Parts: sequence; structure tokens; C-alpha cells
Amino acid sequence: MNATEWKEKLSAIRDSFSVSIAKKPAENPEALEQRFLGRKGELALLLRDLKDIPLEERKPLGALGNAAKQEMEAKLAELKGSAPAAGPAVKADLDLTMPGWPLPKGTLHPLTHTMNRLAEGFLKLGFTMADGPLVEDDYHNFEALNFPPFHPARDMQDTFYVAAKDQGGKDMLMRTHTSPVQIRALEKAQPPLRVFHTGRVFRSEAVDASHSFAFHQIEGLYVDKNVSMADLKWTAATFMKDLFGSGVKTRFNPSYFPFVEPGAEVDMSCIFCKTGERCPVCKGTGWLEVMGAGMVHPNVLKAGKCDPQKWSGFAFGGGIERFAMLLFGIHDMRMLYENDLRMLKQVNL
Ligand code: 2NM
Repeated sequence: MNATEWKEKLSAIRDSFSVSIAKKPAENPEALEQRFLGRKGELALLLRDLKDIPLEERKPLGALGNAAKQEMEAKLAELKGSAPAAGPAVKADLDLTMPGWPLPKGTLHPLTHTMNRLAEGFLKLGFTMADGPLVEDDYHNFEALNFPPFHPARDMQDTFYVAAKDQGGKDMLMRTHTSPVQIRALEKAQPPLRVFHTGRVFRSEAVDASHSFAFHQIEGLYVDKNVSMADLKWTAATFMKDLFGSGVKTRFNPSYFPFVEPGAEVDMSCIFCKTGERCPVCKGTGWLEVMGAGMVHPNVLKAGKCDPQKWSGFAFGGGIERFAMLLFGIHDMRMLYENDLRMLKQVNL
């Protein structure tokens, strides 16, 4: 558990305490005390988890925990003092000074929450948010990204084409990745440029536990003088630590994407492995593939009206569903789209 998750849990405990304590007729204060403040109560268990959090982050969290404890103790004392000794609940209990009924709060969809976390991570690193259309033309989705004319990804099997044509009479399609947003950003502004985008993409694929025909990607682009693979590695490592905690390691494997050269797959160290067990998530390899990345291909820079002799850049991309599944321990992507309330209500901010 990292500091952010710890804070989220604390907040969830405080929320459910507030709801429980405001119930009418009142719940038994002793039972509430045991549930929240007891030796094996929710707060005590959470405080025990502090040991997993690096020392320098632990102190402020401990203070937050103690403040919450005192607050709960005070509220419980109040409840005990005001509870009728025994017998039926007092009928004339209209007390205008009592706090109102708690309204049920809306919660963010785990995917929305994940997108927000990703966006926060990149905004912190000085990237700005870019946007682009879901219905694209062939030029921005493929041609400007150095897809050779007969590249299999252009095939009807993978791409949803729409009936409409663009103004030049050319095919329009549902974007198959978020990369066209980077091309549009390059067209609009000269480097130095640091942009990212999170949004929906569409592929004509069969649905299963790890595939969907409409999913989400994050992509980013950095173009400047002397941008190197080392900058890319630092950015990827920093970002993964921000998302999954400071203990997470990152490694690169060589890979191919038409729009980068060299290209790499980005692995993060498995966050589910327990020593001595064969981990079902990383299949015992210790690594999880989470992103693609590389140095922007000169042809792509040219398409964005940047001189490759003068500028260089890195780009990266990854599936947001995958990040959400890792963050929330979800094993089947389809659950993200089924709107089961137990799924929808787990982000408690
Ligand atoms: C990836 C992997 C590697 C990428 C490249 C670009 C652009 F437009 F700058 F060329 N945008 N995104 C990229 C690079 C995306 O996703 C798997």
C-alpha cells in the first residue's frame, strides 16, 4: 500500500463511520466503538499497515490517523451521552441542532479515477493535456504515423470505418489509438512541446477478459532539443512510481511500433508477487508489460512539420484499462463496463 492508497482508505473509514453514527435509530455505541476503534477495529488495522509505508511518508499519515481517532472518540462519547438509557426510542426527537441525514455521495468510475491519476502524474511532470476527435481521417490515424500503405493494422478487421467521408472524399474511421492527438498537437505548435492525452479508442476485436472493442489509452509526447532515450526512461520510471508506489521498478525491452525508432516495451515489476508463490498475474516472471514507448520516428516529426535534424522526441502509450485493473485488482476487463454497483462504488475519495 502506498501513501495515497492509505489516505484513501482512511477517508473511506471516516465516511462509513459518519454514516453509521448518524443513523436513526442510533446504533449501539459499544458496537460502533468495537468496529471502528477496537483492537482489531478498522482504524487499528489501517494504522498497522503504516509499517509498509516508507518512513519519511509515515509521519504525516500517523498524525492524520490519530486525528481521525480522536474525532471518532469524541463523536462516540457524544452518542453515548445522548442515548436514552433503555426502552423504546424517544418519540419527540425533533432536534433542529442535529446534523442532517448524510446524502449518499456519488463515486468516480474506477476508469475515470485511473485517468485522473494518470493525468495528475503527467501534469506534475510539466506535460499539458491535449485533445482530438474520436472520428479521424486516415492521414492522422495512420499515414502521418509512418504506417506503411499495406500495414496490417489498416486492415478492415482492426479498424472501424464510418460511412461518412472527409471533405477530400477520403475514408473516415474511429481512431484505433490516441497517437493522432500527438500529430495534431505537433501541427498546432512548434517544439519544445510536452503533451499527453487520455481518451477512447476503437478496434474491431473480439471481447474477452483482456480485450475490448472500445477502450482507453494514455499517450504522451515530448519534443525538444536533445531529448534522449534516457529522458524517456526517467519519465517512465518516475511516472510508474507515482502510480504504483516508490518500490516499483521499470525495465525496457526492444520492440517495434511504426511511429518510433528505437521502440520499447515498458515493464514494471509485479506488484502482486508474494515470495515463494507462483504469481498468477505475472506468471512467475516478476514483470508486467504496461506500456509501449520509443524515440519519435523522423518521418513522424516531418509529418508534424518539425525538422528531425534539429529536434528529437520520445513518445509513450498504454492502455488505461490495464492500469485500472492493476490498481484495483480486477481480473476481467468486462467488469469495468458492466456497471455493477459493487464495482462502481469502490473509489471512495
Ligand atoms: C505507443 C508506443 C510508442 C506514440 C508515438 C506517438 C507519436 F505521435 F508521437 F508518434 N504517439 N504515441 C507511441 C509510441 C505510442 O503506444 C503503445
